Amino acid sequence: ENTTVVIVGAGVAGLTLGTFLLRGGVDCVVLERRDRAYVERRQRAGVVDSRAVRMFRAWGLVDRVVGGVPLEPVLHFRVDGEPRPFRYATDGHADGRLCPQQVLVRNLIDVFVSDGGDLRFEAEDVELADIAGPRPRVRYRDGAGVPRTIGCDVVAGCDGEHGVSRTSVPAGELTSYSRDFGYAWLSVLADAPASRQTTMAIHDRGFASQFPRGPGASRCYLQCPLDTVVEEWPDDRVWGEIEARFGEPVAARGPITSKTLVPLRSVVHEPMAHGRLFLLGDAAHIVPPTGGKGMNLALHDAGVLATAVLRWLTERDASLLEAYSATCLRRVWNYQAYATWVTDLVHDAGDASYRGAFRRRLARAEFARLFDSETAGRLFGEFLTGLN
Ligand code: RFL
Repeated sequence: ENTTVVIVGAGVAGLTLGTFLLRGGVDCVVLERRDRAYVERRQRAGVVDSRAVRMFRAWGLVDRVVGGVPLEPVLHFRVDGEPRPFRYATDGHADGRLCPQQVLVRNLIDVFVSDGGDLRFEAEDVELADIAGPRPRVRYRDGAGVPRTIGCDVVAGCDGEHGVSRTSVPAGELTSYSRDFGYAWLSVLADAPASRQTTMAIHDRGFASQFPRGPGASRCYLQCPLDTVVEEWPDDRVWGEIEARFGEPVAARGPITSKTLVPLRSVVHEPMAHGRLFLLGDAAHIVPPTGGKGMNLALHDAGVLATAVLRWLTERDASLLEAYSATCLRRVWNYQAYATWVTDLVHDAGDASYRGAFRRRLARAEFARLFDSETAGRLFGEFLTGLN
């Protein structure tokens, strides 16, 4: 069996790339390890930034793909329990959407499949071969356990942090850069509405936040030590701690349906390509969730690769494909810097046990600067919209 592009992984990166390639008339096959119901239910990010919305618009897909509601250009900070809302400049580009990741994924699957895309769920034991040469092969076992092989020109590794694509690159060809922040977030999903689009607490007890995930549900994060365990956090303690850090009651306490620990860290693997294999999204980079940019960087990679593949196939011009890694890494590192800054800002400015009083005072000064300097506020707005 042959195709032009094999896409490994049907997350936001893989599905967006597949949908764009299909629009451009490029044959592709998407291989996903999980079943459709699992992929469509996986809850993670909540914001599609302005840049990504405009990208979908440019591909003629915004109405079919991006759901949710418009994002208000304001972050509702609470500092030591007092409201400090930060309204940011969007320079007329307030296109961001409060769109849960699973809504985006569901819409992308619908569009890809109804436009005739080849999406194969429950593809097991995916293996990449000959990625350094002109004709890679991808082997897997289909849903019935039958071994299959697909020959292709390009492999897109969109299989997330723990996928097979990156680990198929020979040892020594990639360099990994990483940083651990030294604390975790307890991440909970609750059947309880949020009182506003964002609430982010900067507090001596540590960072806390709450964001809506659809009409009746919300995601909350609580900064906690790396060695905490979920069993130490019964529902009452979670809600009590959120309210203590917010300095106000939540809109409603509801059943908590999921609790996980997310250690905050940054990772970049360079380069984001090896031969005919290209790495996208979490397969290539992880940002701490504070900046809300993980999904948006994955979407950016997909747009860059789709454009590069189309240019190569239609004009026999490989220059964009050769520049893929460098183009994406420029943005990835800019957003790693942003995510590090905003993570330090909201954690060091609160939790007194972390990094000491000097860093804490610096963070308070940086926070005040957002309100006092139009220039500083504007830069923050550029990152929030993704338009720099
Ligand atoms: P995904 O979405 O993980 O998709 C990878 C897909 O590959 C499949 N797969 C395989 N398929 C075939 N063979 C294999 N061997 C395979 N191994 C894996 C998987 O089943 C899956 O379907 O990666 P992608 O597309 O790169 O997208 C990245 C984003 O999902 C990720 O960056 C964000 O979710 C990060 N993130 C957030 N990003 C934001 O922009 N804003 C947020 O508010 C935000 N909150 C979050 C987050 C991530 C979180 N987690 C995962 C810790 C909150 C949380 C809790």
